[in-house]
Amino acid sequence: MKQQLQEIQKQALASLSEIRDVRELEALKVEYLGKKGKLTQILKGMGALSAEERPVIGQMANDVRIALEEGIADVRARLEREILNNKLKTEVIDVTIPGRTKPLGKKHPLTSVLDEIKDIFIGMGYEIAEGPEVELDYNNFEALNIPKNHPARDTQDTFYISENVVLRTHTSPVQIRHMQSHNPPIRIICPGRVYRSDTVDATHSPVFHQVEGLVVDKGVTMGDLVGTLQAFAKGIFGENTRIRLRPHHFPFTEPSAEVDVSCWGCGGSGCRICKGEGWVEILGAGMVHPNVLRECGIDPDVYSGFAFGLGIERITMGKYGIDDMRLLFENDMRFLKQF
Ligand code: 2NM
Repeated sequence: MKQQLQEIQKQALASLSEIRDVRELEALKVEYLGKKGKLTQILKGMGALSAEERPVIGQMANDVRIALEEGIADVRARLEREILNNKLKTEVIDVTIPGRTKPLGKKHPLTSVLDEIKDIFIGMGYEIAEGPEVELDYNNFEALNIPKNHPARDTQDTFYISENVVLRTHTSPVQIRHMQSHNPPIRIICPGRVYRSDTVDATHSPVFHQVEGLVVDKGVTMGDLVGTLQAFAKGIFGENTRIRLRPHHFPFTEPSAEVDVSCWGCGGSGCRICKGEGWVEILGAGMVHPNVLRECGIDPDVYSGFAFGLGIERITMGKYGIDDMRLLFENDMRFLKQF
């Protein structure tokens, strides 16, 4: 039995030195120390020994078990070290490799200009109001003092959805809704998409973008309108920009004016941008017609207001020297990347 034990220890330690991985190690542990393992089998045979031999062999078997367990623990530690070293070798991270840059998106030029316009008016205390693009004929025309037979309602210009429903041709209906649901003082700008039945060319699109402004309070005058538009023009086109008003007619304002800014290309002396005029038209404006105020439940004998409207495409094209409106809608990356 003594010999058997020595033989088991010798075998086990020899096998241990050839263990390659944890799986082999576990198998070896079972082979010797498991329930049906070689050492366990020996111990089971101890019942047949004499009383003198039993403690001697028991002590020896125990020593062998401890030797095997220690050997297994050593090999396990060696394998774990090997696994860790291998990981450290293969999973190296080179922190000096430059990052992969993703192309950065940027604002569409129409969005940039709209954001600039919003900032200027927010800075003057205005709020932003929005409303539906599909509108009642009443909000788009009737309430704006544009009667049934007015040329502006021509089906050639307006997309009719039904007799009483249109695609809004301007953002004024947002201002009608606002006046009908709010009491003065009112200071709002209304940006948004508008629709006119135009054929696409370099200066026309059936869908374009407007910003309209509206101020209603006691004692609002044409002087306030001029000062506001002056501040706006300087904000968008630069501190040296001047404006001029030419008399005009709109059904919803009285008096009405078209507003020019001094040319941002030549400063007023005449160039290609202004076609030699020195001035470029960018806005329509006027004092809100008493009929419009009354229709919105505001007493024109107590309150007055001014309003203005501008096309964002036109201003964007002017600011960036874009000569064809279609470029603003085609989303060609070669074009958009320039801004
Ligand atoms: C323009 C020109 C002049 C305008 C008027 C109104 C309202 F609702 F207050 F009556 N909103 N916008 C207006 C006035 C718009 O666009 C060229």
